[in-house]
Amino acid sequence: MKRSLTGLQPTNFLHIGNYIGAVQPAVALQSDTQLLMMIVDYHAITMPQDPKELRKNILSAAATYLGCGIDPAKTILFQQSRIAEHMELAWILQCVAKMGEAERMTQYKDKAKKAEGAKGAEGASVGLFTYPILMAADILLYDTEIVPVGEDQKQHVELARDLAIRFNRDFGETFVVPEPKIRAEGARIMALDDGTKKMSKSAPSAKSYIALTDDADTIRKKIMSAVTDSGTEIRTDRNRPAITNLLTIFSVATGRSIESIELAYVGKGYGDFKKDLAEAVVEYLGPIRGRILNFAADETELKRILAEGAEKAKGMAAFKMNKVRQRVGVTL
Ligand code: AQP
Repeated sequence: MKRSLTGLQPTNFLHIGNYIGAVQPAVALQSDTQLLMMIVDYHAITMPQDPKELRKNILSAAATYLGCGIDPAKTILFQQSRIAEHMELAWILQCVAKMGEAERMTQYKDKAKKAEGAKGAEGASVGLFTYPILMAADILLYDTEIVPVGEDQKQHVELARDLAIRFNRDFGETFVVPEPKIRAEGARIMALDDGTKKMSKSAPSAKSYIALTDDADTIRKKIMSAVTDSGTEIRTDRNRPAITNLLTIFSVATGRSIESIELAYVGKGYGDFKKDLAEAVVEYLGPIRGRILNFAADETELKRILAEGAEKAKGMAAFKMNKVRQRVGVTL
């Protein structure tokens, strides 16, 4: 069986963009690949986190994965920080990666702008800069072939590929070279309050995203207040990112093609469109929300599932690290 792996940061409640871009594709991979699903808590601390909130968010991420359909009988569901080999391999890969490569990562540039009182890169943590290399370690440690991610993470998976190829060339065949798996539609869901920015869990305004735990009324309110572009037509257009984004969400939530939705709203206004979109999203997320809340109510069970996942992941990671240490020349 091929191996696939994905991870999400427990930085807040997961949103519909995370679900469409990363979780749903991962759930679909469970039947024909060995999926590893991580809660990447050590990625989360690259930006300041309140420890109490982080702990809550880790458990809520576990409940969310399960509510979205991750099945612990098939999938190894675990917390990244439980497996010290991720950090060990990240160090070795930091010594393989080049400064220029790390500096080209666009997510680092974007997030550094938001760091520490907008001091830019000066105020960003060093961890934010090396984050993509830790992500490469997460992937390469498990001989991952497929990495289902949203569009924003494509560059990081490409870095993991480059590091695997370079390590294999310099130290001998060790790592599988992974492939990103990015869905054709919905790989980049944009913020509801700004069609030019991607939807983000850590956005300052909760109006910009639909959390998977939002109730029906909150979803309706957020969609009704979503920005739309100038003009009145309901159709996709590169220059009208907000309405294009709403059409994409409508299409993914209902399984209808964008063209058929555009056709259905010819001559109708944004109000009708948004009302129907809100109902479609409520229907799409409602059952997931119910399951998330059920799983979230049993902390003991969540911890048990995570501990079981960590034990399985640990065995795989330890095996790989033994080989890596030998290749690098530190095993005597
Ligand atoms: N807007 C999005 N549309 C589609 N996919 C998305 N992903 C994130 N945002 C969108 C995908 O979700 C996975 C989890 O990403 P992450 O938690 O590691 O961090 P991120 O990419 O930085 O996501 P957020 O939501 O923007 O979190 P914060 O605000 O904490 O930085 C990835 O596969 C990502 O592609």
